[in-house]
Amino acid sequence: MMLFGNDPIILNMKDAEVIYFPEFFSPTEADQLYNSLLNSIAWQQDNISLFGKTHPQPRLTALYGNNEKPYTYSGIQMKPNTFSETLLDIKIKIETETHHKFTSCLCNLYRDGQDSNGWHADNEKELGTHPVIASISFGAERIFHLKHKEDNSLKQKLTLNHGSLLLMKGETQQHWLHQIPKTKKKIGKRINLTFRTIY
Ligand SMILES: O=C(O)CCC(=O)C(=O)O
Ligand SMILES: [Mn+2]
Repeated sequence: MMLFGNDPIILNMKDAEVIYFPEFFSPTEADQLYNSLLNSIAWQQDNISLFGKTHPQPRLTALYGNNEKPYTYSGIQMKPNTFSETLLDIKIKIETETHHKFTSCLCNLYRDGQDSNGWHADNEKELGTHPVIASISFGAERIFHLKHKEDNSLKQKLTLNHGSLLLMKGETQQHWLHQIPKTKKKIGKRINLTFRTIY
């Protein structure tokens, strides 16, 4: 599915609330934010532990927050940096749109098509029972997959374009997994910002 324009699209999904805003930022705003975030975010390479093995995470990450609370997933504990002006401006724009207050932003940098994010749900305890996740994309377009945890006939696929916002809320994290698969296409970098509330 490839979608453009300003109107939000409510995905028709069982046990989930997913809304996609294809042009949350104008193309000019998105270009500026991509360049500024690429250079200013404190990108780091972490190792993850999966099934007793340690290997480099297939992307760079950084955590920003307005509280001291760390975020733990896949055996990594991340400590928050203080929000920059740019990230705070984005946070306020999202809060105005979603009527939800966020404390934290987990940033991902996919350096090329070989960087990825495996199947998971954002269901860590510190996110509470019905996490609201606001996910912003800048740079190269990537495919986003969702699959239902219990009913494997239920799947969704969408292209996350430059300047878009994907909002996941309600029971989405309880019932669905999501991923950014690798691609063999020659593509550039992609920045993803996932705003969350860490309690
Ligand atoms: O890069 C994306 O669009 C997804 C990122 C994600 O799912 C996460 O950081 O939890
Ligand atoms: Mn996620």
